[in-house]
Amino acid sequence: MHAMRLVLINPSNPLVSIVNIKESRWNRYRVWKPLSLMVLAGRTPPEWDLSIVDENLGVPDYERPPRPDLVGITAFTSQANRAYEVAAHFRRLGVPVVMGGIHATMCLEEVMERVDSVVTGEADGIWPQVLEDARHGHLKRRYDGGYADINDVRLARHDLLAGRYAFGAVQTTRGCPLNCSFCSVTAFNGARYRQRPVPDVVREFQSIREKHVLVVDDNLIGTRAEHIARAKDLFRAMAQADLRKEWIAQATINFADDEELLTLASKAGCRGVFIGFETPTPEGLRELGKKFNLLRDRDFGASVRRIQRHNMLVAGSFIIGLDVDQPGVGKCIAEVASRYGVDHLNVLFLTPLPGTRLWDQMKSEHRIALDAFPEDWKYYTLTYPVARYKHLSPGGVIEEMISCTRTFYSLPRIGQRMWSSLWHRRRPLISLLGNLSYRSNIRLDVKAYANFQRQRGNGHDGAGGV
Ligand code: B12
Ligand code: SF4
Repeated sequence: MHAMRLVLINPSNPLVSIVNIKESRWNRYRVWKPLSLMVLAGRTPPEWDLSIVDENLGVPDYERPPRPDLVGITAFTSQANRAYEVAAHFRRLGVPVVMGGIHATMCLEEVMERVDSVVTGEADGIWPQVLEDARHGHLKRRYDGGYADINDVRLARHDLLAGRYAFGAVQTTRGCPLNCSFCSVTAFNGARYRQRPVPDVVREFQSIREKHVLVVDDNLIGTRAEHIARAKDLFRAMAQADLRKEWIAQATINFADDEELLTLASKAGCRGVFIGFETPTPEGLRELGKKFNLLRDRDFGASVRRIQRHNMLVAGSFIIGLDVDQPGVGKCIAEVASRYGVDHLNVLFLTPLPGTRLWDQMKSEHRIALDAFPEDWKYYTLTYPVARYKHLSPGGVIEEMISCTRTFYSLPRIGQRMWSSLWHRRRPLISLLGNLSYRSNIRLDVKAYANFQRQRGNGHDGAGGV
């Protein structure tokens, strides 16, 4: 009997400009490894002959032999359409297809209709069982991984996709207690913040070949004192292991509140953090349920400067399209982000993702404008306005987005940020590259919005606002 062949596939979404290397060479720095598939590979027994295909790097000829015995597909919601195309192709060839990940979990019925087997939740523990059943030709229609035992998350197979990306990827924690209305993390990974054992994380870092690494955790440091104590232990162990890696991560703004934490993070190789500010006003934060950012007396600008003093860049993330957002919100966000002093600004449209509180609310208010599913899932990249916004028409919300990024990434403002980085000797070159990359993507975004408006007739069903 030949070794069983398994192909794990990360489907592309051509609408996501960040993966479009041909359009802008800066995008090489924004193509990230599909860690989910590398984690599954780490759980795959050696008798399986395994390969990973990341369609973001190009689509291979799936007709070419040898034919796999099993295909596994991952998908965020925005990748669902392409996932179904790939699934249909292999099923036509008689190859069984199993799908897992966030979309399969949140839209179980839709996915069940299009693949042979669905794995919901974190698949770490259940995956060997799925493979065993597939080997015997007894795949079940559905498996549920629930929440994995965080002490038993195996090392991902970093060897499998080495050399083709600017960044490696690793995960050190799962779950988030904050449950913001727009985010699927609490619904998918649970409200309990689970931290992997420090020695496992250090060993995993050591197995990554790339010098630069994305730590994919939604919040690397957590929110409670014991989480932060563990984060410090991790950073100490990383510094002691002399990993010689430079990494970036996502964190909440409380990262700035502890000087020892900042010192240790920097020593461990942290060179930048993404921070979700989300919206400039307390009313907006209340609307999104991001109460954590509402703590009294928080001076965001001072917090950003404290992080930067430790030689770490800060990328601020904001959302446009809240019920409190009025015309002019785009410029307002650009001003506020400049005032906070962030090095990069990332702005996204408020998007109801399936499984979130925002989805339930918008659905009940008939505000989900792009709802021809599954086709419309391709627009759920947070870079298209898919909902009906309260005070902004579909064209209006796009104008706010363009005005926001054009203001923040205008050449004089980039110049000011460069001058400040040079003056404080804070990684001016990296910061400049990042700013230019974002700036060059504005052109792509404007083109993408024009196509979108042409296809969708400038505004979904023509309604302006709710
Ligand atoms: C890293 C990351 C990215 C990277 C992606 C790298 C990559 N290709 O994987 C980048 C920065 C490119 C990215 C982009 C986007 N992301 Co993102 N991202 C994440 C993040 C923070 C971590 C994902 C990760 O690596 N987790 C670690 C792995 C081990 O866990 P996992 O992916 O869940 O996989 C496990 C299970 O899901 C399951 N599983 C997964 N796949 C499969 C397949 C099979 C066959 C099986 C059996 C099981 C299985 O088993 C795995 C092991 O337990 C998550 C948040 C999160 N906590 O998941 C958001 C998240 C996945 N992203 C999200 C979104 C919205 C996006 C964007 C659409 C918008 C944006 N700008 O952020 C884009 C879309 C990109 C696209 N191609 O269309 C949402 C997705 C929600 C949804 N319903 O789709 C999430 C959940 C965050 C959120 N706020 O809600 N993202
Ligand atoms: S947005 Fe961040 S803080 Fe809020 S629930 Fe998601 S992961 Fe947690």
